[in-house]
Amino acid sequence: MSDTIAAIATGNVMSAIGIIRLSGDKAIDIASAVFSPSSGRKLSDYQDRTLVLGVLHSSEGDILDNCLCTISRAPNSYTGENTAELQCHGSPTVLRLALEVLFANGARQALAGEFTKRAFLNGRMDLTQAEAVIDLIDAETGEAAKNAAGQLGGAILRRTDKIYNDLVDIITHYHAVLDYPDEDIEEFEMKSYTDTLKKAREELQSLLSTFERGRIMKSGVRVAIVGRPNAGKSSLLNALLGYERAIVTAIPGTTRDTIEEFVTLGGVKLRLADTAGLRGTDDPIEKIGVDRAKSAAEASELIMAVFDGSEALCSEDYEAIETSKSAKHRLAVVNKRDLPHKIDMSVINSNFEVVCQVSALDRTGLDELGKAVASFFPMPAAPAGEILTNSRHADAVGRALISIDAAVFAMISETTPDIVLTETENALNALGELSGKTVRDDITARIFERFCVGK
Ligand SMILES: Nc1nc2c(ncn2[C@@H]2O[C@H](COP(=O)(O)OP(=O)(O)OP(=O)(O)O)[C@@H](O)[C@H]2O)c(=O)[nH]1
Ligand SMILES: [Mg+2]
Repeated sequence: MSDTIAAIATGNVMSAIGIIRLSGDKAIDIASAVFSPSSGRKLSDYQDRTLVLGVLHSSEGDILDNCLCTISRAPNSYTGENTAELQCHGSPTVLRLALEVLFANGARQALAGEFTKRAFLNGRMDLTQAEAVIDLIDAETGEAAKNAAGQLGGAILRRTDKIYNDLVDIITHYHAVLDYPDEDIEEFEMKSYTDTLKKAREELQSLLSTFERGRIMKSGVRVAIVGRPNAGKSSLLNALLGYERAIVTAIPGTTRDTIEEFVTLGGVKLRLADTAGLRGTDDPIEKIGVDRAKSAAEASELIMAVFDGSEALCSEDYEAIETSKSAKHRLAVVNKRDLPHKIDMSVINSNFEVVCQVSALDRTGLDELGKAVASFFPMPAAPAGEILTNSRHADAVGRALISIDAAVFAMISETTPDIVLTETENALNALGELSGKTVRDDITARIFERFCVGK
């Protein structure tokens, strides 16, 4: 028995269509009580997933909307339960009234992620698929959306399921060995088990190696824009964002504090920090700003050092060159290409492997800048969905790897079988956490709390 939950699945904004979902034992009964098909037939007479035209009415019989309704019976639905979906007109008021009438007929408000949690608990999807639902909704780049869609289709499970089953075989065998200590493990069996574990290790290592890029897909690359005052750092941030986020003036030292914004450039999600212009100053506020600029630079994986192409290089530009050396990736952005050039490009070219000429004012050269950024963060040659983006998954795969290593070592060095068994079981549990087979309830609860209501 499951109680029946209801929620608005679309946003709380005026739109053409707004959807309300219902799931639980009484979902179809409750929908039937509030929705009357125009055909005069009963809603429950319709086949699953048929769109039925009709009216939604209040308990007093007032018409709330002319809308569509569709039902799916357990277990063939998203949640695995009886479900109904009302496609109303997208007025927040209509949707609120519709929800109230559903509550009056026995449904209750769904909690955040409760539909997907039920889908997981009813075996309709594993935990990686459920998590992919949030990733898909949150995806900010095309690559992130494609990967999340692949994970929703069970890509991670397909990669790890075979390993999981192999580990189960080994564990079963070692249990037998421990129960009947007189039976030796045949040498060929031993060889086949070590081979299986070594293959599992390779497979998991290749999966884990995708996480560096996957993490970027989800959280973005930390990027600092540094340079001398007036080089056009804030103008560049604004140009990349497409709106005037930071104050821009012709007065050097305009930006004092660091300003962080997410932006997608060259298909890569960036956590971009505009910083105070680097220069020696007696102004105590600006001094703090310059210190913050240096800290932002140190914390960044990529530094964009901005130069004013219409001016000759000065000592502050050399400071920017030095500051940029702390980053793993760095590129020079020679700005103001709309003005006559005075900068000595040989200095820039000899200090930076990647140089882009742009005009933040005219917003030109930004595509080339995007291509340069993309070249620093190539996508792994893995099919969509097989890039790990979630630190929970990476952590579980990492622990499985450590345990498999220990199990292989124990096998090769012919230590007691119970060590092989324990380590293989640890690896199995870690992999089980991925799919949710062995994950703790409080962790599952936390995962679903991150969802929006209605999903
Ligand atoms: N012609 C031209 N002017 C630009 C360009 N980019 C910025 N500027 C001008 O340069 C001046 C300084 O721009 P900002 O973006 O404030 O420079 P900044 O590097 O953030 O300066 P601070 O915050 O003082 O460190 C402003 O007058 C901008 O309009 C450009 O591409 N071409
Ligand atoms: Mg600025």
